Amino acid sequence: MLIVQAEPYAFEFDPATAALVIIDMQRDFVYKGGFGEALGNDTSLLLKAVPPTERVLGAARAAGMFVVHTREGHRPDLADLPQAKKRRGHLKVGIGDPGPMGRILVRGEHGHDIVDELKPAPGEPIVDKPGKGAFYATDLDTILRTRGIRQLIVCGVTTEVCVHTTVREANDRGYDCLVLEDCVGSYFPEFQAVGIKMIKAQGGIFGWVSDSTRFLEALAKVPPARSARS
Ligand code: C5J
Repeated sequence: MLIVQAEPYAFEFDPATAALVIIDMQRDFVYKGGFGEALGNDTSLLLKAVPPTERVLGAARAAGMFVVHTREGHRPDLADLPQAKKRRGHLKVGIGDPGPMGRILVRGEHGHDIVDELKPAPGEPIVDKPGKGAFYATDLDTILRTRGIRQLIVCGVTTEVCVHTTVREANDRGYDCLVLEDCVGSYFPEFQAVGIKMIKAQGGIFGWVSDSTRFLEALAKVPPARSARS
């Protein structure tokens, strides 16, 4: 077992039964010139989570950990896009419409795909999700259980929306979640702060919070030759 210093207390995990889950690090949310920016958001607040996540991803791969990526988006025919979601916000340019990086949040479009820095490697499942939570209307739970995964190390965007929803869903399904604070991001600094606080409140009501530095320190204890898969 490895131990990560975390709040509200240390998080113990076995890299063989823990997965790194990277939520919605998509161009349209994270890069300048995408949907997120078109909505008036400062994307640099999300982009700053990418370098630490890249370091965590590299270390997780080196330790042989299971890695899963998610993307929020819809079928090109929008048959899985609830009208309520489409209508919300009265946006001039919303989901399914042509946007700066292709049709917004539509699978197969440039903006829908994962940022270059965190490109999934062959064999790492990509879970396409129509909702905010990564368990809703997806096969994520089956993928994790098939692999014997019990604990999730969570990175991604946005903290108070898809990260929170996924962590809450995971918690209800019996997974332990460790959220790495510098590897998650919000367009709203106050939501980032309170979103992180909420996870670890009340003895860890939804999970644990740490950061990339402390996680990498723990993972460095895995002997280089050892792979969680071997
Ligand atoms: C949002 C997400 N914020 N991935 N999506 O709409 O958090």
